[in-house]
Amino acid sequence: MSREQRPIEELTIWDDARQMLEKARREGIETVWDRYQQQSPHCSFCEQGLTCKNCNMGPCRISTRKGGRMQRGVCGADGDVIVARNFGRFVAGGAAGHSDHGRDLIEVLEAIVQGRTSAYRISEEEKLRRIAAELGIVTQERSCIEVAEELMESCYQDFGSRRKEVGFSCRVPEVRRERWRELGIMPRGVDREIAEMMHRTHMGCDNDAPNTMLHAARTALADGWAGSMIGTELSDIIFGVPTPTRSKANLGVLDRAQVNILVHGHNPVVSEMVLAAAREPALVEKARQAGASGINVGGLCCTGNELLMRQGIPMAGNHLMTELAIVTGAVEAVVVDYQCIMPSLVQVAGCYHTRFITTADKARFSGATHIRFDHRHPVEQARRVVEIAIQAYEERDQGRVEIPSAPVDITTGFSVESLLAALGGSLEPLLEVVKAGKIRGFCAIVGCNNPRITHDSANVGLAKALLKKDILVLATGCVTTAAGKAGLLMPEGVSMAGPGLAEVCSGLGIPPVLHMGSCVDNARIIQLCAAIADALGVDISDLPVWGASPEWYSEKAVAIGLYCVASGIPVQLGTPPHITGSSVVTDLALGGLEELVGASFLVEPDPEQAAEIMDQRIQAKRLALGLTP
Ligand code: XCC
Ligand code: SF4
Repeated sequence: MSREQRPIEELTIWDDARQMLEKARREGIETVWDRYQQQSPHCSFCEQGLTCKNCNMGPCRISTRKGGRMQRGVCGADGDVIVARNFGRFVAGGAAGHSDHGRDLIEVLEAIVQGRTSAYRISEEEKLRRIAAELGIVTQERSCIEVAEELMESCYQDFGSRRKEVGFSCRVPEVRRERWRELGIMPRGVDREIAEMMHRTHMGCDNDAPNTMLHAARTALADGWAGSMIGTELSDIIFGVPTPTRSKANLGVLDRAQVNILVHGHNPVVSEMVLAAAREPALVEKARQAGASGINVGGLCCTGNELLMRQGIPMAGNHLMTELAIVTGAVEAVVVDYQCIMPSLVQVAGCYHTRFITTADKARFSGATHIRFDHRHPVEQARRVVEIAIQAYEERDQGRVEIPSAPVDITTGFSVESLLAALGGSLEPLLEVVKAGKIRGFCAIVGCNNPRITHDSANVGLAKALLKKDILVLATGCVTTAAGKAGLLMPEGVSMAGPGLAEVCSGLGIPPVLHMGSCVDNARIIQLCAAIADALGVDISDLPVWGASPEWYSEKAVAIGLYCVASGIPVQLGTPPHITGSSVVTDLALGGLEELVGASFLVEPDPEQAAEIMDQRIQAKRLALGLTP
């Protein structure tokens, strides 16, 4: 079936993307938007969550009503049960992604402790000791390695079945912990909750939709307060705590004169090594001999965020820019670890001289060059990657190179630690401006792009609408590049903020949107919320805060959304998950959770409309705290 291609202006708001989409069309290269169109309209049963393939009596697909009666699957499962089971597995997939990433960091720490690596080391001993002490580990009169060993053991235990409560639940206000215990959703162990979700959703187990939803919340909490949080904290200990830094964003960060290497995926364990190799004088010299002026490492998606936060590398783009980055014809190598890497990148790279290099055995791509990274030889492996890129440069067809637009400036590096430092060491100044109504509330805008929505229109639209209402925005994941390209990650961005927020940000010299990292780094945001709630002596659900994911696509984004909601932070989504086939599940997500955990989801695609609703909620919460609305 052939369909008219949609006008490029409808696909994305950015000039760099539009220019590359035109080039892709000229050169006959298929993109995610083309395939989205081929797949539309989507199966309506699947869209509503009403298909089940969980056993071989099926697959079943059911209409909620047939002749007035609810249709059932072969086993007898009704629509509510099927939707809840599908949603539960969706959340488990997301929690597994973040948490397995976290586990990879524990394994690096283990290699350090056991002396099996010289490439990785503990670069933040202060943070190591602080985190260990928080988890109840004795740190006095013990060596750094002894403390690290016990921290590693403690983190591994958070993945197992022996604990009643994961370690970092100590950061959660006691009232909320009590609520989790009462509801039976206190996360016990990451792998345990994920495995239990798979068990519950096997035919003939959990056939009560609300009960399955509660376990979905528990699984998500295990992600937020264990898997992701471990990922973030150990990454800081090994690679450094981010501090405010300047960098650049958009496809203009690619350099016609240099060997361009893009790191893509999520885990800094690989990308940090690639960056280090690219900075080695011997390899830079090799690049020069090949005719380039140097080696340029740029970031895509979340591993880009990790390196941007800690090393200040420039960001070439977010999720929907990954194919288009290759279409510039200026990329020698795309080096990936795992998650959010479109399989199509292998084909797009194949249309150019671009080498597509995979590094993780758990994320191999047919047709890619595989260089397996391990803890013992990552430096050598990273050098091989860079050498391959240099060779590719010699094959680059300069006639096909088109690098759009000049890059824009951005600021990054707002970890909880650097935020506190900027505030003079305590949360007090922040609480003061919140109480005074200069900052009326906070919203973390997180997550992805999705070809259902004009690329970055909602990410940027929502940020701008909230800033006008004096709501400070925190950004992670693929929202980062969107906010950066819109000029919101620079102090000058305050011209787009309301008067109170503009005054505070100008005083501190910070942008109105603060970049807090990758998607696992949403753990920084829930930690900050918990600390603010503790400082005010209230529950997290009492705070004038929101989460939002206007253009989400991934299982991980839903896991994040659900752990925020279960932690008491309401969350806006631009599109609903596949749950609309069940009124029980939908009503719970959009309202019923409120009674249980003090927060729920809002599905509102229009950014202005969403900001309005979010603002009303913030007003109500401020009033309840005895503040001006
Ligand atoms: Fe993936 Fe993390 Fe979403 Fe971007 S924001 S599309 S999940 S890379 Ni994490
Ligand atoms: Fe059908 Fe039930 Fe099997 Fe699902 S578990 S495929 S609803 S018979």
